[in-house]
Amino acid sequence: MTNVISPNPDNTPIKVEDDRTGMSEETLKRAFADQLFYLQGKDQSIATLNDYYRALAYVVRDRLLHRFIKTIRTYREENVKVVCYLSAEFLMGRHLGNNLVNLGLFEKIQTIIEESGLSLEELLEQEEDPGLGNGGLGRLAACFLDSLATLEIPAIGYGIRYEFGIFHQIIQEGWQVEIPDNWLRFGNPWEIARPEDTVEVKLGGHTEMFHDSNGQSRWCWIPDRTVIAIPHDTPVPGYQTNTVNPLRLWKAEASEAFNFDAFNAGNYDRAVAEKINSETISKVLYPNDNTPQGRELRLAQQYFFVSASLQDLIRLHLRTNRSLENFHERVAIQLNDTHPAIAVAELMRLFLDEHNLDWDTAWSISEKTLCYTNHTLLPEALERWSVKLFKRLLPRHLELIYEINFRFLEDVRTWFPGDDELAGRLSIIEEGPEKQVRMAHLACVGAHAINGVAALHTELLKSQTLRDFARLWPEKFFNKTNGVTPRRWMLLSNPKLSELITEKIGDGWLKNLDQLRGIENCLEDQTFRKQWQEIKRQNKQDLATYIKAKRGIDVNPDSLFDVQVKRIHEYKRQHLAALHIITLYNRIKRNPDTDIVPRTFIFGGKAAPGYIMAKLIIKLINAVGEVVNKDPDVRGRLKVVFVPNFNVSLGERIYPAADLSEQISTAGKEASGTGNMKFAMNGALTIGTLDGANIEIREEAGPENFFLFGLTAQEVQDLKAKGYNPRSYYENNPELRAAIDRIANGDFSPGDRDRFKPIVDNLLYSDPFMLLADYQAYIDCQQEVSKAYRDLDSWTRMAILNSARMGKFSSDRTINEYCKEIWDAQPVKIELEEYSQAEA
Ligand code: T68
Repeated sequence: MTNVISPNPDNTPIKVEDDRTGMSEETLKRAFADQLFYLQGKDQSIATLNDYYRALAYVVRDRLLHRFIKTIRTYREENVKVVCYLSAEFLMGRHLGNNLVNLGLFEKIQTIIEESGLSLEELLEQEEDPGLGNGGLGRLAACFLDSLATLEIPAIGYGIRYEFGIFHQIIQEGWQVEIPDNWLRFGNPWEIARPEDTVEVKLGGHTEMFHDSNGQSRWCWIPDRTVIAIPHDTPVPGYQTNTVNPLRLWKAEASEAFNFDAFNAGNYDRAVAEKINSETISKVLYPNDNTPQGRELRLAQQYFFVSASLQDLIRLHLRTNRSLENFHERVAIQLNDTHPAIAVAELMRLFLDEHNLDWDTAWSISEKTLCYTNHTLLPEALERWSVKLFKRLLPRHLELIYEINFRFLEDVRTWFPGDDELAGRLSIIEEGPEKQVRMAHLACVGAHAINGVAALHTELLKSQTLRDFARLWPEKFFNKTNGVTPRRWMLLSNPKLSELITEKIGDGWLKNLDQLRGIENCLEDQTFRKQWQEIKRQNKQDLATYIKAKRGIDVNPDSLFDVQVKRIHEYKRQHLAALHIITLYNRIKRNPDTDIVPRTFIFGGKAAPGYIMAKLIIKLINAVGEVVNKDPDVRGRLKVVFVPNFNVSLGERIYPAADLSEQISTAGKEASGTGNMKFAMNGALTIGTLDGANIEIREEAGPENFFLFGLTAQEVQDLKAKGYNPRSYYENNPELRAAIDRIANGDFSPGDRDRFKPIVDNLLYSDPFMLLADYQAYIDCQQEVSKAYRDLDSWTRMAILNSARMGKFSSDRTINEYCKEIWDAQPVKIELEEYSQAEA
């Protein structure tokens, strides 16, 4: 075909910067205008902000795609080992800003956009924040994908493409109200549907015995329902690398749009109902964190994405390998908590029933492939499914689980003869009035590596929650302290601080966060400290502007910003912070001239819709704010703000603006925490208990740069064993009593004195999370915080040291450890040939 644009009679390759790959300013400008015109069907005279956002998103997506395609091709051609991260949740946050950062295009695009009279910030705000997760666990998965691509590790994330993500939270009269999150309404420029890679997932039915061609009797599964899983891929680029890994999310559809038999028989509604039923599977994310809901649909979701992903992996493997015998040498599968733990049974089913491996071979490959991360010690958070439900939904898997359990317990009995209690404790099946499948036990038996997410958490797993397994297989247990990506959580969200740091130590820290230590050399530089302080002050001012716009509350950017943002949960003790506020308020009421450091208390976080106590805690915080913010005696020295709808993008505004990070969970309850890391990196000081990763943050920052209070995990247990009596704390501590009484007397609930009675009674008569035992230590420690804040220069020194010493908490470090110690995965370079129009 003749090339009419550029006649080329010699057929020599010509290099023209392609509009879809070129990175020069000229090309980017042209591409932007082109996308606006041809994709959005608009020109500048009628384009909306959203049109501009979409045009820009496609410009960026084009630049990801050829890297993406080359990445996948390289993996296949080199037959590399791939890490597969199976997670029911990926809390990715907005893509555009992050992709610009990782492609190194942020500044260039900013200039182009501003030259067109637009603001990049405004365009970035147009993107829906994809909320396909609840909190820490889902966000960890997203940080891991960023680090995997940055470290050039072949990897794929597998999950569910929920049509509705985590609900949108609004606050009405102080109460949380949930609004459905219809995030796909206007389409999603970041995903690419791959209908050609569709797989079928079966459900229900029964099993039957049959004789195979060798005369052997085998069980087979006769399912009664088929759902189609359609993959949607989102490219995940590394920072300053050519690697772009896939995040593959599955959408559920009916196997045929209509059941034609029913349709032809005039049963139109049944035909449609079946379609709706199948699509329900990927309809909505369950909004519970740390409390599983034993609903059939949830198990169906788990099985749906696990089965689709494993089938996909086996298909990909067999494209480049002759058999499944080396599957574990090409694939490492990480189970993000027990949500995908059904993989243990499904991989066995696929190996045995679909690929005809024998049991021992199948088991050995499966075990070498699978790894399991635990994220919680709360016993009520460990997933259990009733055997009855399992049998109805996954009868073949239940049989396999019984077989796995039988073989496992036989081993246990040979290793520990006569110890029936041990066998009962270890069993995958929990006996009792209703038999249950313990998913954590299934994961422990089926995986070759089990890890906790912070040092203390792993120790407690080994000594308590999974003690018997740790005795059996000490070599299976690992600690992998969590981390977060500095690209999103510093460079993108705190550009001013990042620029200052880069000015001092160069930009190597973004790929090797240990280099942050270099800024310690600037500690004695007064100008540097002033610049640091000024940036914090600007970030606080920006947040203050946002708060004014959203909640109509004036906050003083020179006050201490005291921040607690995370899911609302009793173990995280947002109500302990509320008791502190009420205590300060009482002091002011007793003596309006009391000398007090001005503070703004900022809260954010969602409560699971069915978690009544958590919702009441939100109401309490807002009610305290109503009283405190308006009381003239307070003279604006205390402000309480609940910022609605805390999510990834709100986190990006809040972490950089915090002075004080509240990490006050009951010791032994928070597995790790990751918000604690984001705060500290951005120069907030932590007030915290010896829980989760706080311990390691304090170790790194130095105890003199951390506000520690409260019982240790051991002390919590000892006190509980001895008999904990919260009332005695109330009776013996006048300030505590005054604070609780103010709630109980209805001071924060005019017209409904008993509104907060459930909180008061819970604290006085049971207090499972020991707020009252830690109250005085917390108040005293907060006093130290206030004292320290009076000397802003010395506070700034501590802030700088915190930031400088957070290198350990880069998710790059975490991922490197997984690669070396658990996955045996190596980086693979992606070489990018220059694209030219002639080749294309
Ligand atoms: C969190 N867990 C831990 N769970 O609470 C936190 N659970 O300490 C840790 O830092 C983080 O995981 C990462 O390791 C969760 O976020 C959930 O969100 C969840 C969701 C569904 C069901 C159970």
